[in-house]
Amino acid sequence: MLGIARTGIQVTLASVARGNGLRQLCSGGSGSYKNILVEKKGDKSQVGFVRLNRPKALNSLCDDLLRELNVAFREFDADPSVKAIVLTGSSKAFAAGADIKEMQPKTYSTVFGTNFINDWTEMLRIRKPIIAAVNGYALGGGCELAMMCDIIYAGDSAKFAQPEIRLGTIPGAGGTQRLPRAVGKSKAMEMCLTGDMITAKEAESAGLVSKVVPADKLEAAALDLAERISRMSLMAIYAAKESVNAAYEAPLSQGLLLERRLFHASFGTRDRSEGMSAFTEKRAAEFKDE
Ligand code: CO8
Repeated sequence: MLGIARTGIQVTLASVARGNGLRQLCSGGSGSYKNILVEKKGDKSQVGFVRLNRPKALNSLCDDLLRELNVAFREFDADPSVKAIVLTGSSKAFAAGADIKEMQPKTYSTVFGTNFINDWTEMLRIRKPIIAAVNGYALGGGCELAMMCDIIYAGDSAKFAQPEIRLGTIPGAGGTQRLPRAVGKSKAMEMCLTGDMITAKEAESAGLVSKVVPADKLEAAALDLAERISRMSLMAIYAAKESVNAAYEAPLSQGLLLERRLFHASFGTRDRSEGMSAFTEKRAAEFKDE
């Protein structure tokens, strides 16, 4: 295992070639990722593409996988050529939850003492948009992981659930908080109290998912979305993500003020000037992320 997530060892993207060739990144020279596959995709290689890759355990989220995921996200966030990230799994499972076998022997003092799963919040500091492309199961921590992303696209066979109650516990990575904000209290309560799965279509009509596509078209659809976002100015992408996220954290008055100030600040960017000039001159804007 990498064992580098919080050791401060520099991780390099040098091993990622331009183009669509799949690479398993070497991290800190200590070896490849074991639980994820990472590459750059899209015409201009502007999309960071991460695939959860623990097929034998249906992509259940063990500690090592989460450490690797945090490293990969941080690398893409720091890479100026990448402007959006897609996170996906396999056709059978986006992620079937936290690794139950790894959790089973833990005690209260272990999980409290080590602040178990606190590492999950690291991905909330990623400034570039993360699109979850969900095929198959997104259960427990898998559903929570998808909800920590910025946009969720689902294949038509995807299934979402918070089944922790069937294990005698409750969601621990945001399920009881983000799910009600996405689907409303009644449906979230029903899901958390029964562990029942909902289909992709139900998830879309409840507001958890923004688009459902045929399962075999999911990755292309998520990639297309990421590429369309990547054509925008990175300055505006950062501002839009930060402002929309404030809607979940701040009172309306503060969220509106942040939005106004970020809007004002965009007038200090070269790309805002270019975008409006391009409109008036009836040509395509050429953003430089400045
Ligand atoms: N953890 C560990 N192993 C798993 C998990 C899991 N969550 N899910 C599946 N696997 C393993 C199975 O044990 C099996 O392994 P093996 O072949 O060695 O027996 C393999 O994956 C294939 O699974 P199944 O044979 O069960 O496949 P099926 O197609 O029959 O069933 C299901 C698929 C319905 C997805 C079923 O595997 C299942 O119910 N899985 C558990 C789902 C679940 O309860 N998830 C919630 C886990 S708790 C949680 O996420 C808490 C989050 C708290 C914060 C996050 C902390 C990191």
